[in-house]
Amino acid sequence: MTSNHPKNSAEGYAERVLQGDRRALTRLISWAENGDGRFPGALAALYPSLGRAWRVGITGPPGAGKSTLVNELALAMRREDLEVGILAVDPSSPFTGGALLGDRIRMEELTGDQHVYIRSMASRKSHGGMARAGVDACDVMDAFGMERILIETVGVGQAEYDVMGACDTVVVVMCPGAGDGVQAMKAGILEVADVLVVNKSDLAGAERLADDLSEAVHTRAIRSDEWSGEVGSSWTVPVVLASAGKAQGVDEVLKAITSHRAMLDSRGPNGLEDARRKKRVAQVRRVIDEELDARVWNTDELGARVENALAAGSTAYGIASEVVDDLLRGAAFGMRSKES
Ligand SMILES: Nc1nc2c(ncn2[C@@H]2O[C@H](COP(=O)(O)OP(=O)(O)OP(=O)(O)O)[C@@H](O)[C@H]2O)c(=O)[nH]1
Ligand SMILES: [Mg+2]
Repeated sequence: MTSNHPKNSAEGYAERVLQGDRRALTRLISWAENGDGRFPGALAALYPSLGRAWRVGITGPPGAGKSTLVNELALAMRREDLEVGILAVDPSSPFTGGALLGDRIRMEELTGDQHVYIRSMASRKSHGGMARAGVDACDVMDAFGMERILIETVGVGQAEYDVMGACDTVVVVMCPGAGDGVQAMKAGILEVADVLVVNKSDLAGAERLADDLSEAVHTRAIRSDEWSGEVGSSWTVPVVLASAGKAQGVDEVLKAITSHRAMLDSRGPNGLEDARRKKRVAQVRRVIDEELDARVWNTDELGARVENALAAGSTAYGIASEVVDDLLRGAAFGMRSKES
């Protein structure tokens, strides 16, 4: 296939991604990660090819066994001959030391597989950029042809929750011991779960935790039915016992993910498409926030105005609302439009 675009242009890289060039895939994800100005052009060229991948978020407290489960899920998906992308967002375990994907031997089984692409992404210096970059990375993998994308985050901060919010199915992994389910519920982790996995079922306390979670899920399902007025229509989050470390219960986790997908598909245009549109809106909002932030503060003029207003005795709220009003009226504060 001959290209109409220079090889190293944004469009050229996009074309190569669509042709299955893994180096181009890696490059574009780096652009997304670094907020490179060439990324939007590349993504625009990829946009028509998005939507095939099923995005599965895996989150939960540190050490619950997320990476081990991601590992096993990826192997199970490979047995179904699916192309699998893996994104570890801000992994607490470094690449070196072999702990990124749990067990080293199993990890090597994946890294040697041409149908698996593994990428880890560090949180960026600029706040809030991680969720945007994580979704961008998934978009690139989707366009590349990944049929399943597994995204691991440690379920703690807003950015991690935002990444999960962009997934089609969210799996929350917990395990017996430190913190347990009560803590998880307090942390609001249940709210993002489509599937709950109690991992380390080989350890004491796993079944009790699963029972507790089932009970909590049941209570919540009834409540949301009452609120929405659609009794019986909501998804009841399944609680699955597994031992990823012993490769047990992984098929059940996969089945729960598949059921969740089938449920969304069965809702027709109001299901998957609707859900994805809402997620896309959230991504646009993140991009707007990031761009506003960069463009508003990329000048000394506004900073000087704030300092002067403070010196004159204005409050933070007063200054902020004046500045926002002025911005919305079109004041530029020395900012330049992106094109100039
Ligand atoms: N007993 C038992 N241990 C497990 C199981 N699954 C994983 N582990 C162990 O739990 C530890 C943490 O596993 P990881 O997969 O790295 O957990 P993680 O949630 O990805 O951890 P972070 O990314 O660091 O938050 C490792 O020592 C695993 O070997 C299991 O089913 N049973
Ligand atoms: Mg991990």
